[in-house]
Amino acid sequence: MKKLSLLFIIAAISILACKKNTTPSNNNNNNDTTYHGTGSITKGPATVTVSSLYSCTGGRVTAMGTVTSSDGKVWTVPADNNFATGTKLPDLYNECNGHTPSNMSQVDTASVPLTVIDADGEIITGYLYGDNYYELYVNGHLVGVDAVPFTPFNSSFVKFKAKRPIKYAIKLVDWEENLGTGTELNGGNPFHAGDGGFIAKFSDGTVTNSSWKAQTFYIAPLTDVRCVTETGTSRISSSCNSTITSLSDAYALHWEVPSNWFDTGYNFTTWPAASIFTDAEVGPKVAYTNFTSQFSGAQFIWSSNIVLDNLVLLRFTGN
Ligand SMILES: [Ca+2]
Ligand SMILES: [Ca+2]
Ligand SMILES: [Ca+2]
Repeated sequence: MKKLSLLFIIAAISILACKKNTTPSNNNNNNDTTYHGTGSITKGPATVTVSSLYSCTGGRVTAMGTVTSSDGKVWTVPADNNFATGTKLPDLYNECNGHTPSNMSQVDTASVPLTVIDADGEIITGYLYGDNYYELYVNGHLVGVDAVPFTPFNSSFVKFKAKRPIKYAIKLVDWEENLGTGTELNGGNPFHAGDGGFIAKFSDGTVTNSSWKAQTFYIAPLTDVRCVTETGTSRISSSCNSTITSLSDAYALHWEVPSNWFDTGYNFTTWPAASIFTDAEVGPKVAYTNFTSQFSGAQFIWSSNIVLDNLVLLRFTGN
């Protein structure tokens, strides 16, 4: 009798465990073909609105476009940005205009202009490198934009006057060739998903690391948008398949960027923590590797998916 009860209990536990294991890890059950997430869905390529935002010998065509989601919203891809009108961040390394120092001793930092954010602040300097595009806001003001939106890979040296604690807000874009689909020609694959990565170090003691917050607003390419799950504010695409065989079959998810996301008072505390990536994962080019000691202590960051998340906003408050 005792043995039978024990067997019964074991059987019951096994059935419960099985049930738990078959619960889908996404927001849909196995027979549900509907997307239940908070993103807006687009399918296929965007309409080109800017055929050449910037050009440089050897660089990729840098275009922009718009695409309409199934809920009727119009999205700018790869992202809304201030490249056309924003002050270009000073070059640390930029082969498009011949700034190609092999190390820091060849960089004239004294001639770099000072951007005054707070007249009664202190002078802060910083180094930035990103794949592919970044915009830097400090204490609610746009300091400047990446001088090269797509390729070749460049880096910036910035000098600004601002009051502590410095409130950093950085827009990151993994630019794309096939607008609206998050893809580019890479390694012979015309629909390669591409990847991102960003690193920065500032003289107020701030370095990029997992203490930063990172939220994604554009995920592509997707073969099935239901692979993206949401936990709290996290938009997780780690179980998604990025292999597409035609642009018309490429799906994307979009979320609206809050208009005040870079303001000093914007509450970003509920955003997910930034994810850390190794140099080997990011594969930084000479615009970074010539200056590794200037970036020492900083880590490459992005949202949780460095391949599929193409528009990522960062926030961090320094000391
Ligand atoms: Ca760039
Ligand atoms: Ca990408
Ligand atoms: Ca990229």
